[in-house]
Amino acid sequence: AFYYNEPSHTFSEYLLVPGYSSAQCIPANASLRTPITKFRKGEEPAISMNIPLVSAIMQSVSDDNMAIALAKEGGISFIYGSQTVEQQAEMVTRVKNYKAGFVSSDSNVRPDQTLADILVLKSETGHATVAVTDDGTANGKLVGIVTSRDYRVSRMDPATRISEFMTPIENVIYAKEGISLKEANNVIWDHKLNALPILDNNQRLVAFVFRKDYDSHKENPLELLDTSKRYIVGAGINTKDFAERVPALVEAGADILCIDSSEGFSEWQKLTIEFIRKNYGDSVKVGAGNVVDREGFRFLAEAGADFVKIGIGGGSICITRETKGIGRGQATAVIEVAKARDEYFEETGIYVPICSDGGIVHDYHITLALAMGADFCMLGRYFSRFDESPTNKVMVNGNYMKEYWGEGSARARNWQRYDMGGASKLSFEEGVDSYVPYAGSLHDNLSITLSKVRSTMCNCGALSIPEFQSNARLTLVSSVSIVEGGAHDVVLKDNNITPVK
Ligand code: MZP
Repeated sequence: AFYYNEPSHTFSEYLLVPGYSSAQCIPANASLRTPITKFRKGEEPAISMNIPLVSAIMQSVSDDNMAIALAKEGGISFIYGSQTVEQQAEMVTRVKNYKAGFVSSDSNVRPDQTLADILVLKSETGHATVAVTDDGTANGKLVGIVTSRDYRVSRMDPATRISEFMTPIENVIYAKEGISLKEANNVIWDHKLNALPILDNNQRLVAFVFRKDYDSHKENPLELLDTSKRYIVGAGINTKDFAERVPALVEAGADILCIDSSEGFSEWQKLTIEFIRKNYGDSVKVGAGNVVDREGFRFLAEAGADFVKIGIGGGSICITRETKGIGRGQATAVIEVAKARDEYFEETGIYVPICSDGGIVHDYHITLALAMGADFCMLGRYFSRFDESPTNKVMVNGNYMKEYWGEGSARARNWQRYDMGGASKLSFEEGVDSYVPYAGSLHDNLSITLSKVRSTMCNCGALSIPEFQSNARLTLVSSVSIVEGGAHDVVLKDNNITPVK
């Protein structure tokens, strides 16, 4: 047998050592944009995300409702595959058909006006631009600009021009300091779309948002409306029924697929990717995994995976390590695979993004995973706690909880995820059925999590994920200094105690 000399470590055993932060290094300037599909040196990935988070391929996490909520925030859900092909494809279709009914306009756009009316109206009044925010209010994030037909973007950036016309002014400040227009567009547009229809609450067309470089003379955006696709959505597949599942998901409009397996260093994954490449070339994007070492990464990268997922046995609901005795500390696995990814990039000029899957307990674990080289993280427990997850909210011992169960539990019975060939049922359980504390809305929680990530990046002097990955300095911590990291040697206040006068 081969013995590793070092023990494998998990996130809680590491800390980041802060570095120099310049005056420009403030959270509002920090970008969390990250690639999800492989790309060649000097080229752009086909799909990127504005935040480095995806939701787990699990019954108790990622349905169409979660996918819409997360896509609004700039992340991607992978709709679970442990359901019939038809049910999963329907969920994908619902996400793609979802129409965001928001518009924020500085003028008198009426719901009954047509696109042509709006463009002419804008042109006549000389108001060349209208800001569109993600929630339709002045405090929402700027997600696009509606331009008049004769508006020449080349003359003036609409985000600048809008400051002259828009009230209240918050939209513009947000656009300038928070996200660029280009980044914002990617939140809600997939790479195939050129114009985004904006509907009112009655689902009537009130405007289109164009890409900055969009030439409305060349194509009529109205024609794009039967074909228009918006929120980016992913879907899980397995290595058993891919010949039926993949075509149905592609037909439904899934933007990216991921082979969902507890252990992905296998010929089954190669065969699945081969099927996709043979039938769809590179047009269908597919991630693979899970692996925990250099060899596993290289195998999947060479097989043609668009991204590679890391993690065995670290998931909160996972008992694989106890049941089968396989796995590796998540931090060690991410560090080794990140090194393999960089080595592969050096050799081939192809950057294959990697995803740290499972085991995120504290928000700072996400930051550590990114610092260690992960391009994005997949989370199950985290998202399962929110209103948007598909499971029941229940009261347990006086506290609100949400149900959360593993794909390898008897409840999910996702045998395809665990099968090593031969069986067509779950032979033994590798996951549990559990509760997690209910945490409220995805939006509220995510904004806190992401502001922590941005803030730590700034402590380490980094304004982007690639910069963070190359500059971060990490230290292993002793068990004694872990104790020092929490509140210690004080008696925590209990709010129910009344002070003695
Ligand atoms: P976590 O975010 O809850 O810690 O982990 C979620 C991850 O655990 C999933 O993305 C998946 O890789 C893994 N998972 C899902 N079901 C099981 C199981 O039943 C499991 N064992 O390990």
